[in-house]
Amino acid sequence: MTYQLKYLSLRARGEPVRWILKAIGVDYREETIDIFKEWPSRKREFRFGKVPVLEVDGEQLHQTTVICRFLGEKHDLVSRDLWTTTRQMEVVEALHDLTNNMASALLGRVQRNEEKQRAMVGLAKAQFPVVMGNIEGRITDQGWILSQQMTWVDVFVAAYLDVYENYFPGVVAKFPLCEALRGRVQEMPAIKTWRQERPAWHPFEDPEGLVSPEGGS
Ligand SMILES: N[C@@H](CCC(=O)N[C@@H](CS)C(=O)NCC(=O)O)C(=O)O
Repeated sequence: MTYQLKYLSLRARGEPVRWILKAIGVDYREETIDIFKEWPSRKREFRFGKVPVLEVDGEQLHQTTVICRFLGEKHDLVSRDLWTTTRQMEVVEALHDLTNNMASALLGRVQRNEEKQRAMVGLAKAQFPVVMGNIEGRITDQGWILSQQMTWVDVFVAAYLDVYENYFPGVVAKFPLCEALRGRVQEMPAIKTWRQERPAWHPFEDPEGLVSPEGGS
């Protein structure tokens, strides 16, 4: 099977897919598309007009969580118990929901709409610890989410925590099991190398200068 990831020049929804591809150790290519300069003219190439897209043997697969779950299932980085995977998906979707608020906040910054930016950061900031508490409560004594072994869900969560701790500094550290899980995933050689080599934040998503819901930045 050949894999090509197509995503914007952002971390955002790209990071969980990249981290899972690296954790399973398959060869893949990635094409990044600049959100400002290239995306408007390229949007029509994608069946749903959205990315990330994983091309699997040349066929487009959309939706971040669908892509991640497919990779986990295909490459045996998954629980084989239906109820376990279902409860894992609950936290995956809850964490992923925050990306919608953050995307609106970042768009608000580009539009110089401070009210929108503040409101959306506020929603994500209020919900983030709620989601974290639920993940923390599902980490087993082996350190993985509802599992004795690492699954793609752990990698997905770790990738988002790596992004979100920059938007909400100090929150991840309040959940020690989540913090430890993130640390273990981050230390996997391929992911460690990627974190050292990946591009700096694109200005669109740079946490620096994002307003705080309480006022100021
Ligand atoms: N539910 C989809 C949402 C995809 C999505 O909204 N992607 C954004 C980038 S993170 C996008 O393609 N934006 C460009 C546009 O809507 O034109 C997923 O999780 O993959």
